Amino acid sequence: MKMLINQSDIRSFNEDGVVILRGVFSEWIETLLKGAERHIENPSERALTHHHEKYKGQFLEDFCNWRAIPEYSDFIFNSSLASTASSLMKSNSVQLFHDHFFYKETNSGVPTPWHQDMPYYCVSGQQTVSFWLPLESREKSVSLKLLAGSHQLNKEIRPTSWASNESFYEDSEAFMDLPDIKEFTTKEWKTEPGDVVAFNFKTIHGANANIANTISRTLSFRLLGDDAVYKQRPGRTSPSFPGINQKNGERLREDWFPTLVSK
Ligand SMILES: O=C(O)CCC(=O)C(=O)O
Repeated sequence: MKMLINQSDIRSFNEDGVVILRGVFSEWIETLLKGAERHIENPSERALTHHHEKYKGQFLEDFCNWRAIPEYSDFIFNSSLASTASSLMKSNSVQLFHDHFFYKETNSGVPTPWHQDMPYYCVSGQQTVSFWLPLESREKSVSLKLLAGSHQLNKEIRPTSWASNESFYEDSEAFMDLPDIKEFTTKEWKTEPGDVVAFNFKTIHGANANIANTISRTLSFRLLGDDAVYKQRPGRTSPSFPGINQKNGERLREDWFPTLVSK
C-alpha cells in the first residue's frame, strides 16, 4: 500500500500529539459523504444535540455507528486508516475504538469546549489516535484547534458535561483543571476534504462555533494501539458501552472493537 506519511509526520504526532496529513483520504470523501447523509437521516439513540439560545441551528453528535452505516465500515476496513494509525502510534496492532460524528447546522453557534478525549473514555494508554476528517472545506476559524504537547501532561483534565459544564464524574480529585492554554502553542489549520488531523486521545482540543451559513460535517475515527487497555471510570463514560463486562488492564474485547492491524 502507498505510504501516505513520512518520518517527519510521525515525529510531529509523537512530539506535539497532533499532525495534519494533507489529502490522504481524498478518494474516500464521496463514500463518507454518502455515509454522513445516510447517518443524518437515521441518527442513533446515542445522538446528542446542543443548542445555543441566540442561534437557530443545532449541533448534533453521534457515536459508534460503523456497524449501521456501511460507508463508515468500508472506510474503516478498506482504507489506509489503520496502517496510517499503526505508523503514527508506532504500534504493531491497531484496534477500532469507535466513530464520532459532528454535524453542525448553519448558525448553530455552539463551540466545542477545550477538552481531552481520554478521560471520557473507558481506556488508558499512550498509543491512541483520533482522525478528525472534515467533509467540507473549513476555514481555520471553524476548524479544530489543538494544544501542542498537551498529551504529555501527567494528570488527565477533569471531564465536564458539554451541556452543563458540570464535572462528569463524582471522583473528580483524580483529575486536574484545564491548564492555561496560553502556555501552549495552538495548532490549527484551514482544511480541505481529504485532509485529516490526527491527534492523541490526551491532546487538549476544541473548536469555535459554526456561525457560518454553511453546514459542517466531520467524522472522527478513534483507534487504539498496543498499550491501550480497558480502564474502569468512576461513572458513565462517553460514549458509554453498557454491558462491556471488562476488567482494568484488559485489551478491549475483539468482538466489539475489531483488530484492524496485527503484525
Ligand atoms: O469538530 C469538533 O467540533 C470537535 C471534534 C472533537 O472534539 C473530536 O474529534 O474529538
